[in-house]
Amino acid sequence: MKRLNSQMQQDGAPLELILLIRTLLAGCKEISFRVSQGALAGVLGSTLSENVQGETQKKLDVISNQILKDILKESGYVKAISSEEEDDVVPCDPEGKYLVSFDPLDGSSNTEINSLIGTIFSIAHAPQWMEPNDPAAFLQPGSQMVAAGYVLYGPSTMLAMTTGKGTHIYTLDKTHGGFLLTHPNVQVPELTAEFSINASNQRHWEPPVKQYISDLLAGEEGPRGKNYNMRWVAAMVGDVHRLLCRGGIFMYPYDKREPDKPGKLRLLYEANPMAFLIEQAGGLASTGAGRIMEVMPEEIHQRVPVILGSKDEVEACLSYYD
Ligand code: AFP
Repeated sequence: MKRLNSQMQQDGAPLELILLIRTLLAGCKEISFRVSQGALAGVLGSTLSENVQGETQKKLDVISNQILKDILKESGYVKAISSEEEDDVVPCDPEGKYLVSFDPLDGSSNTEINSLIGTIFSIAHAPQWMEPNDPAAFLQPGSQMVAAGYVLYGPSTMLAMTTGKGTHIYTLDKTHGGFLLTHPNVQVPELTAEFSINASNQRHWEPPVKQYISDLLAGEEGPRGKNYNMRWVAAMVGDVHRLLCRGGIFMYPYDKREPDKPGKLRLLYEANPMAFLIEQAGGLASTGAGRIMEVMPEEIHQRVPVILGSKDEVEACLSYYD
């Protein structure tokens, strides 16, 4: 089976980007090990602190963030980091060529139930003019990303990644510690009958989303003329992995719970990297008003509504917004 390195070379990734990704993944392998130790290593449960989003941090959020931060800061490839678990940009090497944004442990509430969690990352060029502690450099649309991906800590540890030449999925071979290409050039299946949304928020949704979901629920007798199934992992990594494997639609739309917040998911380290993976696999990723990867960020922890997955199903959903 092909190794990660040769696939990245074949896709034309520059050497320094390859080395940066390998460094980042070394951190993810350590997270994978820590996660698998669970209660044996005393890493489950919450800390007493909150992150900038006002969410209580799990111990594994803090550990994973520290692992990635330490390894990337030392690497020499990274000028600055933005993370879900850091209030501000973390300055790294002034000579570093790249900016890395990450959610160190997406879906961390799933650690309590030994369910799916993962690390999501995106990589962009660091502008030459930037000072390493300048958040303005991160305010680039997702279309500027040079690589993005996630590592899913499930029954197998898997990496889905794109450097702009298709989306490939790799599986960590724990016998020798390398990621092997198990699913080259994945395509989001077009035929789908699965949707993914937190239905407990239904009363807060806007009319187009209410109508779209109600039509899916109407099944064969409804306007869509077929029966749908629903899945919700409560970790975007798990839901997006399912989309890449067997299609469907995932939505975290705008809702009226906190009217001043445009959604729950964060643009830089959740929506953008997932949009890049999905688009490179032939799917679509939208906010409901336009392409996610064209949103111009105004701040590093910006939130956006997210609708992504199989092309036809996302288009069907977007038609309700018209
Ligand atoms: P955490 O990383 O704080 O657990 O949040 C996960 C997440 O950002 C995303 O991965 C899920 O799709 C979504 O939140 C789940 O949200 P609900 O709490 O509405 O299920």
